Amino acid sequence: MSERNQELYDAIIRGDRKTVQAEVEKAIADKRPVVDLMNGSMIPAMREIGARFARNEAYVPEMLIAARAMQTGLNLIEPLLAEAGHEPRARVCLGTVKGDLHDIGKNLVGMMLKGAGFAVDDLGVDCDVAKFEAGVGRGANAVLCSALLTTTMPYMKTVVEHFKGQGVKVIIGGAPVTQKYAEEIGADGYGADANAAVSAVETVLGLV
Ligand code: B1M
Repeated sequence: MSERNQELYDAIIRGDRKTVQAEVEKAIADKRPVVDLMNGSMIPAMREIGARFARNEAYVPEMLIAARAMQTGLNLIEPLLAEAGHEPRARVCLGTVKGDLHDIGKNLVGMMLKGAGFAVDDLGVDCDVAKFEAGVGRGANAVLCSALLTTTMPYMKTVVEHFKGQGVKVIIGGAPVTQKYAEEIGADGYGADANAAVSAVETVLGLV
């Protein structure tokens, strides 16, 4: 279990980007494992702000400033996870599905994939089939879809159906998504978190 950095955790919740930057920089300088920082403090802070939102103790602006503070920390961590100068193992494209603007989980998945040696074509948020198709056109071997809303999750079925029979693998994930749902809609793979997304890509593309 990763240890919690309370300063960092609290700073994300109150959207204090300066403190987030200082705490992450300090942890990096002290050579603390950045994955522990994410799993022990940063992701739990986002989970807590979500729980407060669900209890009507926080509102959209609070979620937004927390998300910005989280992204400030992730931007500092990303270069440490990315592997430089090697031939990519495969190319994937990654986006949050149509109607959905949540991108922190997607960004984390992208960071982990880059760290594991994959070339990642980040398509951003609110991606329709045409955007995923464009990613495949640029050489992606797999399409990765993220969704955080129960209302946008069904669009993953549209993406899966679009790529059926084209030899393109579709992998899905995001907080409301489950293995059972992935099977139901015929997705090729599912990841419960960013590390599991990497394993799913490796399995689906036959790299393990
Ligand atoms: Co929104 N939001 N939000 N939000 N938001 C949730 C998702 C919610 C659960 C909050 C709640 O009610 N408790 C709720 C959804 C309810 C539901 O659908 N059942 C919700 C809602 C309702 C909304 C709005 C509708 C609110 C409104 O306007 N009334 C609105 C919708 C906007 C839209 O998308 N159209 C909205 C808006 C926003 C903000 C813009 C303010 C902001 C997003 C900012 C941003 O992303 N740039 C925001 C935030 C921050 C959240 C919460 C608090 C945090 C999300 C997050 O970043 N988590 C969230 C509550 C929560 O998650 N507990 C909430 C941290 C991140 C690391 O985790 O994204 O789950 P996650 O990613 C994980 C895994 O899911 C997985 O790996 C990641 C790392 O472990 N994963 C994959 C993700 N993608 C994957 C893909 C894979 C594999 C794994 O393979 C391809």
